[in-house]
Amino acid sequence: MEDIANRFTENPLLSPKDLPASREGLEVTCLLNPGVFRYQNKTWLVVRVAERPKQKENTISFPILTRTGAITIIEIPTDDPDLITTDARVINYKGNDYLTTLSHLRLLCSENGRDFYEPENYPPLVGEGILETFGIEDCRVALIEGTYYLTFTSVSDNGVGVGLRTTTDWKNFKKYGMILPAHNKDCAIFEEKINGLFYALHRPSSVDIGGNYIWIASSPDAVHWGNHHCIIKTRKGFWDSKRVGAGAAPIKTEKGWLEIYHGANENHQYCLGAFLMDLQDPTKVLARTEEPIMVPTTNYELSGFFGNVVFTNGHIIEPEGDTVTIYYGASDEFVCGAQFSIKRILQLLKEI
Ligand code: MAN
Repeated sequence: MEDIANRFTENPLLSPKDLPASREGLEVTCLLNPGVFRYQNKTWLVVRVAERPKQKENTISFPILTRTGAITIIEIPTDDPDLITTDARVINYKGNDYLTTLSHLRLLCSENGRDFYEPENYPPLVGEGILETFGIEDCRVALIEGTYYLTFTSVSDNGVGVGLRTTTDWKNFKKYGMILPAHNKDCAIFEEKINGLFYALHRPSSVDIGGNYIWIASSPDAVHWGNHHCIIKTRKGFWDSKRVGAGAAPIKTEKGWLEIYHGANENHQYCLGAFLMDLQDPTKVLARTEEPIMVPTTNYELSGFFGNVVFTNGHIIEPEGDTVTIYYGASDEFVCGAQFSIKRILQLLKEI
C-alpha cells in the first residue's frame, strides 16, 4: 500500500492534555476530526472535543445533555449483565446505544498552521435540543459567498444525522437544526454553487439493503436537499470494504472536483483515498484511487482511544496551489497535520 502523505514532524499537534475540560467533573478524553478554515489571516480548527468523567474502577460513566443543555452523568457498574462494551466509542445498555464520550466543538487558531491556541471570546459550539443530546461531532466548514457553512454530526437517542449552522464572524451563528435525518453523517458542502445550486456529499447508512456509501445531493438554499445520487460504494476485498465517507469540501482542479475520503475495512482500520467528480455535473464520478493515499502507520495513528485510524474532514490549499494541508484525527484521540501534492493524488486516480 502506498502512503503519499507528508506528516508534520510536530505531530501530534494537539493531545487531550492540551485543552481544559469544558466544566468541572469532566475530562478531555479525545481531540479529533477538526473542520478547517482560513479567517483573519489565520488557520482555524473547529476541533471535536470528546469528554467524560474521570473513570472509576468497576463503573463506566458518561455524560449526556438534557434537552435544556444541562449535563447528566450516567453511571453503570461494569459487571452489569445488561451492559455491552466491546467498542471504545459506544456502549449498549439494556438494549439502548450510548456514546462513551460527549463531544462539543471548540475553535482554535494559529498563525503558522502548526501551533494552535484557543482565542478569547470565541464560544464553543455545543449540542442543543433533543436531536443533539449525545453531542455534535466532526464539523466540515465550507466558505460560500462570504458565509461559512458548518455541517456536523448531531447525535442523540433518536439517531445520528447532519446539523447545519452558518456564520460570518464565528461569534454569531444561524441554526438550521437537522438538514439530513438519521442515519446520516460525513456531509461536505461544495464551496461553489454549480449551475446555481449548492451541492453536498453525504453518507446515509442502511442497516439491511445498501450500505455505508457516499451520496451527492443538490439544494437551492443549502437547507433543503434533493436529487440524491449514490456515487461511491464500499469495495469488497479493498481497504474501503466496510464504510466510506466524505472528508472536507471537494477541491476544484482542472480535471474535476477532487475529494479526499475515508474508508474502513472489517477490522475498523480507517485509511484515506480520493475520487474525482465532473466539474459541471459532480454526480458523475470520473476516477478513484485503488490503493489508499494514507494509512495509519505512526504510533499516534496506531494506538490511542480507537487505534488504527486516520480520519480527515478539514484542509486548506496552500497558496502555491498544489499542496493540500490536511488536519486529521489520529486514533480518534489526537489532532495531526499532513500534506499531499494534489498532482500526485490526481496521478494515482484510476478511471472508472
Ligand atoms: C461512530 C464513531 C464515533 C461517533 C459515533 C456517532 O460510532 O464514528 O466516533 O461518536 O459514530 O457519530
